[in-house]
Amino acid sequence: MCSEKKYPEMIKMEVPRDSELNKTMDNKISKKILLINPPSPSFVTHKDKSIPLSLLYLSAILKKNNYNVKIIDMNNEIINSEDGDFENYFSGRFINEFNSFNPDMIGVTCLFSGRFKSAMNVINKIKKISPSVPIVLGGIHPTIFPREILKDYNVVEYICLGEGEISFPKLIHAHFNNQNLLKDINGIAYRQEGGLKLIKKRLS
Ligand code: B12
Repeated sequence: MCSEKKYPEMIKMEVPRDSELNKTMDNKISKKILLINPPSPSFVTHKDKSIPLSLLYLSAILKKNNYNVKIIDMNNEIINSEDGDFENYFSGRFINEFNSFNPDMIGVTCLFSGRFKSAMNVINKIKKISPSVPIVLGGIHPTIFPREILKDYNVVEYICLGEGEISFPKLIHAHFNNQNLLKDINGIAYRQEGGLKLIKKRLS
């Protein structure tokens, strides 16, 4: 168990602010960020439900930065990503929750490669109901294949490379306030106007 006494630096962790970002960060308007854990495919056992740690960590740091956050953990909600249960869930409960939260940006996690197809299925469906909402994809698989994903899936606007606690709040801020700041954020990949596209890597 992590105690404040034992790990004071973790409990008090703040997002370090770059001087350029710092100028505008305090003026931000609170945005609504929906975080999604996509369902596992049927070849993965569903008996061992697991907590989406990535989204919990990201949620904590986003809330600390005054963002309004909602997590939808599809993996623990439904049976699997390929059958009618998913279709029913998506067109019913998911759409209701989505519409009532009305997110400004969506973060999707992809813990392992076997969940990538399912993540893209969810993202494609979301883009059909809300084409302009920006999608950020993170996790092990997108960290390994950022170029390929940005090239092949234009429904994904941003990829988080490695850990997202520092880069994600900066990315959100830059996206909504000043996209020139994107190039100064380590650990993200996105498309630049007019061409290809990887941007910066920070894998620590
Ligand atoms: C713990 C763990 C598990 C746990 C569950 C973890 C959980 N709570 O969800 C258990 C034991 C259940 C598990 C099972 C499996 N695992 Co596992 N697991 C891990 C391990 C050791 C750590 C993952 C973790 O929780 N990290 C902590 C969280 C906080 O980090 P994170 O998820 O990476 O998220 C951070 C960043 O990636 C990023 N990020 C992630 N998502 C997003 C989204 C956005 C929007 C943004 C901005 C950023 C972002 O920010 C987060 C915070 O810094 C990793 C190895 C590793 N060192 O990463 C393997 C690993 C992820 N597992 C792996 C595999 C293959 C599996 C299984 C498929 C194994 C199997 N055959 O059954 C299953 C599938 C689970 C399922 N049922 O869906 C592989 C994936 C490789 C791949 N390319 O596919 C890994 C990398 C191990 C390996 N080296 O092979 N696993």
